[in-house]
Amino acid sequence: MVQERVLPSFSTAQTRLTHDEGLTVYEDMVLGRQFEDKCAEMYYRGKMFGFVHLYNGQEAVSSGVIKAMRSDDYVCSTYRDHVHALSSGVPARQVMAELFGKATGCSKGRGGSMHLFSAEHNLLGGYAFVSEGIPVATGAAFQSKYRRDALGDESADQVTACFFGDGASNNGQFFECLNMAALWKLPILYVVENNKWAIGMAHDRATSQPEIYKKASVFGMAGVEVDGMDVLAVRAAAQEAVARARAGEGPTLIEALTYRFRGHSLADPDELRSKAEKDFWFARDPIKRLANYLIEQNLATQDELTEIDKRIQSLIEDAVTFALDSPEPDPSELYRYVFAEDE
Ligand SMILES: Cc1ncc(C[n+]2csc(CCOP(=O)(O)OP(=O)(O)O)c2C)c(N)n1
Ligand SMILES: [Mg+2]
Repeated sequence: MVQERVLPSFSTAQTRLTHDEGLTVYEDMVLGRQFEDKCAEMYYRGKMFGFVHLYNGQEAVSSGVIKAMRSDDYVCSTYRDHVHALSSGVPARQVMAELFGKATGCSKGRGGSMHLFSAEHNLLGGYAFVSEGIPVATGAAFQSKYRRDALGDESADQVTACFFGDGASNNGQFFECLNMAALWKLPILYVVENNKWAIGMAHDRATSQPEIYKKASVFGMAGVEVDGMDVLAVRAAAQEAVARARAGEGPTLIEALTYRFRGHSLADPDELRSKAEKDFWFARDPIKRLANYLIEQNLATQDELTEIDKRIQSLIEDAVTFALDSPEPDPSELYRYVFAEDE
């Protein structure tokens, strides 16, 4: 018998989606899923190296939050960063090329899977150290606030979304940053993707208070728990948190209850999690659930969804071809990009 902490029902959330919004969110989730499946294939074919952490199963969190933000808002990720980058608008070509270590990658082939970065898309980076992005994101939120309040720059109303895992929420940087963010009312969303596991450490064995969103209350911060397999519920929570942040009313801690459908990384045989647990979560596949919802609500037809699936498939094939055909970084440029260059 699997004891799962899930919210009572698949919320068809309070937010009504338009046809276009529904398809945008659906397309983003399908892009994330298909991109990751292609990564697994390319990794096992020896096209990419090092650790590769896939996001399958968690798509509702990335799409629900990032698609509720503006394109000039900031996003900060972890080593599980491919889909956050895609939702932020980094082209699939650039992400795939980065994973292949090519010069055309979004980090110029210097970063690889865990260090995706794009100044153009305000993607503050993927970070290999657990919790490493939390202070970076907090700093980004501080600069928006400082430019607006101290320097009088009215255009500095950007919000930052900081994604990290349940494991990261036991790290000191989480507590230090939540304290500062609440104290200074920073425009930030701390989004914990609680997928129940930190590699092979079960969340409930690693923390004294498994309900992470409750940790916000001691800082006087808003904390919400949301079904992370329900993109509409995530989107509704994100919209509220973004509005709060943009209005100068401070940060929100969003705990999204989710699950990764694959092992921790592609090097993980994934033998610790029980079949019953996996089956329980596979049945809540966020993409199938959104597809059913869109059709039931007459927001989309099956043909429209199939057309999107096919379009994304060719987009990913194109990304692979682009990555394969791209040049390696030139060895003479080994030290380039260590320091920022003038544009
Ligand atoms: C500071 C630090 N300690 C340990 C590790 C090794 N490590 C890599 S991923 C990971 C688990 C993190 O789990 P979680 O934050 O829940 O994120 P998830 O992988 O589930 O997305 C650990 C311990 C690390 N990368 N950085
Ligand atoms: Mg985790």
